[in-house]
Amino acid sequence: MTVKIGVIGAGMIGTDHTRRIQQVLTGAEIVAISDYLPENAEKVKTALAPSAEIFATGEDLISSDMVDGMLVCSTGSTHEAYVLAAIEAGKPVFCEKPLATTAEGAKRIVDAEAKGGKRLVQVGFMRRFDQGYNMLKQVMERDLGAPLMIHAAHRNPTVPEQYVTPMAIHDTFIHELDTFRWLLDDDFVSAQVVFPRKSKHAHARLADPQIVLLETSKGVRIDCEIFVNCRYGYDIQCQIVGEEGIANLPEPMAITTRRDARLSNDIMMDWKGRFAAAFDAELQDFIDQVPSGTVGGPSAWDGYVAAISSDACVQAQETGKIIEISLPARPALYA
Ligand code: ISE
Repeated sequence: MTVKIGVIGAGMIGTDHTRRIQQVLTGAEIVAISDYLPENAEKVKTALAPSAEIFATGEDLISSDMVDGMLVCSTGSTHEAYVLAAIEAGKPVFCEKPLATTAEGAKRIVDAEAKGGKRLVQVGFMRRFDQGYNMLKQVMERDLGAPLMIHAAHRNPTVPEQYVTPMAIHDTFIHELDTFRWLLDDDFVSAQVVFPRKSKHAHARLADPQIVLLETSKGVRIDCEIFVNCRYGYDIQCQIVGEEGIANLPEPMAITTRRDARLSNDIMMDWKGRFAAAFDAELQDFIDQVPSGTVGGPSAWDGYVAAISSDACVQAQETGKIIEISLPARPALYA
């Protein structure tokens, strides 16, 4: 069976996911596209999915019989309505982060899905599908004893002018929040943000770098640097310190060159390349599950917890205080 997928949002990530489904992955095809700018949808259709139908709205696409499942890749503020419509239609939906722009919005999705009693929502936290992170988790669970601390860093070479201080949390650190929870199988109880001296490369409305300090319910302490104008590359670091030893996230594969009295290798500049295989794997996982009528992977609950935790981090940025994080009871569907 070829799974018929619709894409809502034909921007950068929607285009990239369309390419994946049309050219890299197996078992699915893009049959429908919608974008609030019809010319974007036309462009993607022409370049990647000539037989796809263009829909005027995401809602029309979701309710069409042509579509077995969909990818929500539109701007973040529209995610909640599309995901709720997909749940209402009883169709599996892959939603790029954020699941919703507010914790209340993410809760509405959790409530709707839990009411229906089956998992229909997969959130695009692709790092759970990254080979390096999976190796790190395996080694941690096998060799490190109890994890005690994590030292991590999330560095982007540059960000555009419209990227402002809270986006370091909502847009960037949200991946780390989900990754730490998944690695440790633990939730956060508090967050604090401290600001080192500001880089001269940071825009006026952006404090950069930042350090987020988290504490988990089992007492693990996490420090993570977010530095989005680091210039030299896209660099994700994660070191877990356990009772019996230490393990590091592997560096992405790169050729080492010896030349002109230098030993060197390239550093990637772009997150799309750094996590390309993880993006492939998460979408293949979604496609493979659509025929069963339910999905796995990062859940709406994970998206909701990420939203609660990132709101706490933004409050910590704003107040300079340690902010407590408490979670509501987890519905049985996400046990
Ligand atoms: C971007 O939206 C991502 O999702 C990337 O993974 C992250 O590194 C980047 O900072 C975000 O802007």
